[in-house]
Amino acid sequence: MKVGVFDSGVGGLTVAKALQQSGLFSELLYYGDTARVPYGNKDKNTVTRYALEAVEFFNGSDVDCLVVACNTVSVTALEAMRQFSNKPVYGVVEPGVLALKQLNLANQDARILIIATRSTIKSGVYQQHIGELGFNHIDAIATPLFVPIVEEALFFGPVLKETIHHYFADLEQPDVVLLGCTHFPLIAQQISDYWGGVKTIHSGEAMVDWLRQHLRIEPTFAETSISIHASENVAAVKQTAQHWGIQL
Ligand code: DGN
Repeated sequence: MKVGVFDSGVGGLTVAKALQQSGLFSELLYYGDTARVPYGNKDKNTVTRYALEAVEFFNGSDVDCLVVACNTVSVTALEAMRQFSNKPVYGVVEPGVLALKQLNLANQDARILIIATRSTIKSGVYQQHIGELGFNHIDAIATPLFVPIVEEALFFGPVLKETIHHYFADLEQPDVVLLGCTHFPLIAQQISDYWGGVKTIHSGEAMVDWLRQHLRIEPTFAETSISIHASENVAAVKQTAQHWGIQL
């Protein structure tokens, strides 16, 4: 079974890594739109147009299904992608919400913090779904500076520390942080540490659990071979993939 993975750039590699480690697929075809990243501040028409070009790329491939490893695209263009795709298309929002539900937090007064790009927060999609689970305290903030910080591999040190403080200083202590951007798992530890070790939800791990439950597939493959494509500078994406622990 072969899975396609699409992101605006390199963030989706965190989902690709989780899928590679899951053993659910024999092959993975990654496409990052590095020529036009970031999508996070662009409007719906633009993101949809770019996403449909990605669908065209995957329609011409032999993947069995397509994972949208970008929250911004998942909240903006998922339905349009489904209409134009010749294979099933899975976004990361539903898996993230399911992962939160399955934490079985005893107390509906638990405070949930959602962090994501401006477009994802502005869409209100996570807030709506999490509200429907019955949570009464939801903070949702756009943290766009985390994206270039991750792309510059500033995983430790003062820039990240200051930025975390800048975004979180005025917030109340959350019980769970939902990482609503596929770049953020790379700084999940630092985010969690700021809040005293709080639980974080990661789009990639959530997607693996969701696929297992919804497609009823089990880990079968000892290895998942990955081929990487990009609209610009594929060599840099491959280098990032290796740097982030993906086996090429
Ligand atoms: N990784 C993308 C997401 O999950 O929304 C955001 C990256 C971007 O295009 N700004």
